[in-house]
Amino acid sequence: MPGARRSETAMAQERMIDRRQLLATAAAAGVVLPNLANAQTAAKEADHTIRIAPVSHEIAPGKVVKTTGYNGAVPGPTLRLKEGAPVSLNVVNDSGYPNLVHWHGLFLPADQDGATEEGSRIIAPGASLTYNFTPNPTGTRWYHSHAMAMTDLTKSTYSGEFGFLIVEPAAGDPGRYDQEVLLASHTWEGMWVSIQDMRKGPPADNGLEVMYQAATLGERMLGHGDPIKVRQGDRVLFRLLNANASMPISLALPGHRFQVIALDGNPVPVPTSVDIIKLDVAERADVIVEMDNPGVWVFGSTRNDDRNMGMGVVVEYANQGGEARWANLTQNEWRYAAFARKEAAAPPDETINLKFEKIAGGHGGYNRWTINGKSWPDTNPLFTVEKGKRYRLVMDNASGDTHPVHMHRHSFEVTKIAGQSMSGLIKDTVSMAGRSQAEIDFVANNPGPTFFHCHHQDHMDEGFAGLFTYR
Ligand SMILES: [Cu+2]
Repeated sequence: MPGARRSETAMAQERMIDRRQLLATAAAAGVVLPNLANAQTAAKEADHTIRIAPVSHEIAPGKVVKTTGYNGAVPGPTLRLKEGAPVSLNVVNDSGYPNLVHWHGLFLPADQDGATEEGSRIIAPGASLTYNFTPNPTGTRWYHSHAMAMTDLTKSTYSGEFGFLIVEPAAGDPGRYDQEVLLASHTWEGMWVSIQDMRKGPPADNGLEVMYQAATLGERMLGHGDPIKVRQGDRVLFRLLNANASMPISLALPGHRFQVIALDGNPVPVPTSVDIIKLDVAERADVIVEMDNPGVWVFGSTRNDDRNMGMGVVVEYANQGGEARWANLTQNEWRYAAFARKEAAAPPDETINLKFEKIAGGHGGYNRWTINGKSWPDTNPLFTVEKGKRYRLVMDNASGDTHPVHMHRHSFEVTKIAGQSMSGLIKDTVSMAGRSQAEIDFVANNPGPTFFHCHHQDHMDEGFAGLFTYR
């Protein structure tokens, strides 16, 4: 990777605690700290150690978010794992609450996936656990807490507990780009508000929602981090992740276009250029940007409110200076179909209908969510599958809310959105607009209990989840 700028990867790797570092620290200190013996034992076996612990994350000068994170940084260290090469990751839970780590988008055994619902172990406060698995498939994945947060906006995906996990091809990455930049979005300082108090004339179907007061794209708020330095003519690969607990994002880099080459880490069948990227919670996009418009630019949210609360980062060309420029773009609709083949997918072996509904909490109350009329854990079993068969989930979002619907341990093909058939688009999270229908197909090829849920933290915690099993 050419360029003088140190990559985020290099910096992230420096932050990682590995075995050598632990031993060196112990030797340098000349003492054995009470918990170091344990850490050494675990580190001897593990390729990586992730310590979940409180962190004071300064997102702007003097603006410190007290949260929990991985290895003292937000985002946590970027894990670069090799496709097909077994890896062990020791997770030390000093977060102060029962916790575990989910490896999002990987095809893992149920007990290593990091969801208690599938039988993965919870890690008690002060305890540690080593995950062992073989990374697959290649692409932009991520890792995050899969604890319940319920009404506590300091826990799980509301916190700084997230990081990129890149599965690199066994054959090596062809990497036809000059620079790689990883950007995860997160929102901070959430508080519960009654929508009825925010708007005049109470909408009947709402309860409490989380509103945020600060946001980041990368490590710091817009204008308070290091700019991304580029040179004219560079091809930059941005790996973008929406690591928010509950908020979709919409991003633009005025004066430039994004060539979308992968969604949720999987190469798209029809790479297409767009002005605006929309990512629901947990979604990723790999995009190539040709740096052909010298200046200093804001790469940020297309929503003024989100950009004003910090969601953005400055892109600075070499030998350019001055204020970063923003320009409002007219929105071209973000459609999954733009990246998929137009032909309909082959018919499935079986079809399963799932209807998502809201039980409104009303003023001051928390909403509840149902799948086919039931809330977790009464949703179980959601359905059962037979290994090798291809299933189609016909999903009806009968609520006015948007839902990022996520399937663990498998990926799926998006085969119909809002009445339009398509094929070839492989994802692990699909965003369903309010009052819309979507169909996704998957092959039951990874036996074991499999968690299926909305990735909106509050929706999941309040019932929008189910488990399917292999018969
Ligand atoms: Cu949802």
